[in-house]
Amino acid sequence: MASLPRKTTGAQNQSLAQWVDEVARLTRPDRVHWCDGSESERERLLSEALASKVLVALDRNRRPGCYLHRSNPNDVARTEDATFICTPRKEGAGPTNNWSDPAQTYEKLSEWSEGSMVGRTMYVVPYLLGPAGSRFTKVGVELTDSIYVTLSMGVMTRMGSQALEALGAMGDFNRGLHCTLDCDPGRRLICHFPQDNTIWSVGSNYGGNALLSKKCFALRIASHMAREEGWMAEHMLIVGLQSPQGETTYVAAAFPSACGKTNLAMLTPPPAFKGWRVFTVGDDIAWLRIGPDGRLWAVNPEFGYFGVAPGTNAHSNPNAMRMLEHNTIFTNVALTPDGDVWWEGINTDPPQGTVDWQGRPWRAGQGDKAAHPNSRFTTPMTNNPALSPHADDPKGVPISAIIFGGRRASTVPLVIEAFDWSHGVYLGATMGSETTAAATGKVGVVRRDPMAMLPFCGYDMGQYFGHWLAMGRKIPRPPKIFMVNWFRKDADGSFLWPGFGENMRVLDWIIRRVNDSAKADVTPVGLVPRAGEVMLDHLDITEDHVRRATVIDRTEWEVELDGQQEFLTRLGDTVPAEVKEQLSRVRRAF
Ligand code: SAT
Ligand code: MN
Repeated sequence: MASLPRKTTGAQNQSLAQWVDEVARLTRPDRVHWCDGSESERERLLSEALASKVLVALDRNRRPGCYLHRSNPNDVARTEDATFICTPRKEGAGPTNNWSDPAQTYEKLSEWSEGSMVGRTMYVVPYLLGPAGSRFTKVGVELTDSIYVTLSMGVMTRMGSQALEALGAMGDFNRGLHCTLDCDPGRRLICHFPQDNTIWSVGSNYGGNALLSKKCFALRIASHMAREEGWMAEHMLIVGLQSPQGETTYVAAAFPSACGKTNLAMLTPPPAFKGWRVFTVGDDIAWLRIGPDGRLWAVNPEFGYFGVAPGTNAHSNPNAMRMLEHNTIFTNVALTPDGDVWWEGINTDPPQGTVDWQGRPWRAGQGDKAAHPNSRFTTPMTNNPALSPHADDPKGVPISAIIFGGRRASTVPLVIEAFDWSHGVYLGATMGSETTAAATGKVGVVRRDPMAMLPFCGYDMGQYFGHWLAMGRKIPRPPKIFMVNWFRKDADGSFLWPGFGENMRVLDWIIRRVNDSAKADVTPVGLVPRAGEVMLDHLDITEDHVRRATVIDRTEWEVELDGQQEFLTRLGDTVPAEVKEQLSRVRRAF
């Protein structure tokens, strides 16, 4: 194709224009569309997606502005075994990432992608990660042949002309190339080239594999940039907790999947917390930098939420239920005959005639799930009734506490406060979560997932811990670090803690610790709430439950510390001595 249609806005940046031409010469799309992010453009893309049956429109009265997308059944989740960090040397990726040689990988991807957009449109999707005009903010451009990906990027990021304006003539940007190919798992690769600020993903249209702004750029590439530039890119939600006196405390929290991260990001305080309000700044990713006042400040780089639908209901997450009433793209949920969506755990009865996530007739009680367990919603953050007024603030918000969490039936208390930053880094480095039956068939196996970053750190894990420690030495007024476990069980297998909105009670203790107004007891593993310090008003839970949920059992901890040690050994020589020393200190303290 000799000359390609192009809007002048894009051409202002020569290296962008050149790269778009280069990719178009390789992939040979029929058309190149530069996205401006306007409402009229979105309307046009939606009509096209409806016409080509990429989307199904939901009932206009029940779910105005909502659509259903059904993915290829082989393409419903991230594929970690197809995800690669392509640094010049293998050690750059560390022992926990797949690595492949950059030159060979570029060559293979070029071969696979050659002519792959013939008969299709290539969308040029410029976007910002972070609020416009913020020192946190970075520009990315994704080239994709998927209209579903283009529409989703328009929800998940600040997409369009504003990103090209921020880029200007000279600016640098993340290059993300996404080719659907034939969506064959045998030709699926998600490759990161941190040294080139480049991502190349082929063969999948699933969120984390194909919305390159998300895990690929905002975590894997950004974590690499953050280490070089002295900031942090973390897999954390950000919430503001406003007291009845109007004072807001911001916390950032990292959890592995299946621990209720989205619910915590959008928590509704229980009636006992009259006058309290909880505001969401971000639900998944935080970029953190030291502010002029010496505190750690955070922004949510994204603009939308890509959350799991099943289990979302009026009890677990009332704010999400309201947020999903309009202007949302659902993927792989069930469709009711009246044009509404349904999923397991929505807490309503599925109407007769509901079809499953693959569009097949479905009947309750026959074993198959109606919605895919990893079915998702894609919705702009502005839909969230609990959105923080600072969610788009270029300054970000000051973080007073960092919380790590996991799902543990025993051993780990409801909440622990770290003695200091270094101890907190050790807590994050050794955190783990137990597998649920749904995931593996084997219940109760602890999977270590440091800072919930194991699949998302773009470089060596041991060096990542080193970066955390280095940041701790640089932050004049660092946040306090905590670890929580909502999932501890009694001897009879019942949960000791009610969870969901009641987690506010633990957050309240955390806020009071930050303000030096709550008491704690010292244990070998950290500080735990003193008896009577977790507020239990209006709850049929006794002090004794809290005691059992926070007890430190020496026999359990011997097993735990062996597990931690084995894990750190597996990560290799780059694990800082300081982290290992924290573990030895806990051993000695018992
Ligand atoms: O698409 S995401 O990577 O954000 C969600 C997930 O699969 O973890
Ligand atoms: Mn996530």
